[in-house]
Amino acid sequence: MFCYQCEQTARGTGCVTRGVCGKSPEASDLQDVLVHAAKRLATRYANVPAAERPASLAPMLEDALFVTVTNVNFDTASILGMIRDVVAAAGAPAAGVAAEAPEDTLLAWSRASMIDARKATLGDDVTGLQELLLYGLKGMAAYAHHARQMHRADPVVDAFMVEALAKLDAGVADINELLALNLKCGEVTINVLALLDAAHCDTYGKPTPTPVLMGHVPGKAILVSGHDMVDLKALLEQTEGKGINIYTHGEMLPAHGYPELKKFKHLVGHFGGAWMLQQREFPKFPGAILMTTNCLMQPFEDYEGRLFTRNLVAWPGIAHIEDRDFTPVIKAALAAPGFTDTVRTGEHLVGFGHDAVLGAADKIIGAVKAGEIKHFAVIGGCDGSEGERSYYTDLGTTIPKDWVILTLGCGKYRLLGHDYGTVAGLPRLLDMGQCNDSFSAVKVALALADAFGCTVNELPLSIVLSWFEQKAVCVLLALLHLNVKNIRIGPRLPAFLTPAVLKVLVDAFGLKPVGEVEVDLQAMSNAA
Ligand code: FSO
Ligand code: SF4
Repeated sequence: MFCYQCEQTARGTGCVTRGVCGKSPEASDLQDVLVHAAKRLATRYANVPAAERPASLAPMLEDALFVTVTNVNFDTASILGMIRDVVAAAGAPAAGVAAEAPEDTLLAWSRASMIDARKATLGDDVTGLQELLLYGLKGMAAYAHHARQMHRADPVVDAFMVEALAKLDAGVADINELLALNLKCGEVTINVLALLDAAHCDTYGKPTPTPVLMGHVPGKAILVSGHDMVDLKALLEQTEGKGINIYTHGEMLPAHGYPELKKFKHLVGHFGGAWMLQQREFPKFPGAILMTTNCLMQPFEDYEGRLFTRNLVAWPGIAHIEDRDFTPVIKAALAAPGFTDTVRTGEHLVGFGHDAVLGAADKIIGAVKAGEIKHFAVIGGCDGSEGERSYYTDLGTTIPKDWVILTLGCGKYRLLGHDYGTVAGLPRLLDMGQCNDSFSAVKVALALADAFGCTVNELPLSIVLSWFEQKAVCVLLALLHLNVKNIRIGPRLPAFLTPAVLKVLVDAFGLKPVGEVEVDLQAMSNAA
């Protein structure tokens, strides 16, 4: 195996014996085969007019890529099943291998496309840029998958997925072409983010500011993690009146802001912190646990019997829910003890999507003009277990009182637990939602630039991203496509970006790694 697609990659260079995420070498190799099969499938249809492509093509490519995102699927049987489906769809001429071929044959079939093989023939720069594009596509696939759960699709997104995968399959090696494809990936990411935003708002109503109980109350309980609101809504419907309380976990926290979800009285609160604390927190949750999407970690014995996966998430031996029939989850929750006491560790305000923030636009613009608000800092992305991520906590708590902080993604957990107070009558910390809601940050930045008659780069606005996996990669590409300059990224730079490629991004966009909090803050103030 060789995998360097996420931030926690071993020694900052690549996982080679077993994934830091827990991915086995076999699962890793099979995921590489699946990506290769997806590229071959895209090639089969690259020259077929979009209207003549099968309807199953786009969802199949999306799922194949989303399965290989960090912390989604660790189950070799399920990955192998998907490989066979994708190879069969590619058909004999494009695939060059039989769908029912033995696993070893499939592994040998894809060997030349593996990262190691390409590093040896094309060099690290080209391979890194190819992987940057692939990881951007993986992130885009995840967002497109979520939108498709709400019956939304965008032909521009579907077409780009085929075009870009076919380019990768053809071994595109020209640096300029690869850079252009990466920026195009960023452009199409805006489409998919807008699609997902509209799907969420149309289906569940526009998020509104809502306080969420951080803690628990007595009663049977189900914990819902991941990012999928469709699963959550179905579970809320199926548990209504059954005496079971539903809690959000990790990236499901923003669910409480949606009118069509918060109307369920048994959606009572939020339990726990970001994804990487699950092995410590899940044993203490006295009910059933549902993982709708990433980020899943290796389950421990003391909760694996009451853990369930959904959608593309899978771990060998862990029960998987098909077709949103949550009967087994409900049974497990009723069989578990549930909470017997009340604990309130605090309250967190969610629901500051673009509508809520821009609803206060007059107030915000007035406060900026009056000098009450000096700066906006977007601090968000993913969380992770590295100690260096305390940078984001220190940054949030050091930021001057006349700055507004916009946050999103599970990176927000680094900012919670501190009273940020208010500025100009607004909360200083505005939670815009999941990483899936990055569109809100883009929309607010563009609206502010419009209101002040300037570009986003001329706004008193700084963006500090915490990245972990591939969804963050496509959001970064989207910001670069919008020509947003001087983005800070941490806690470490991606292993797949070579010094030469990084120099191109630094020269063109001023992309920089996070540094010392005080120094970075000073630089942000000076740039304002
Ligand atoms: Fe976090 Fe995981 Fe949402 Fe990611 S839960 S790390 S960018 O999957 O998707 O923010
Ligand atoms: Fe390593 Fe990340 Fe790949 Fe897992 S996803 S094998 S942790 S680089």
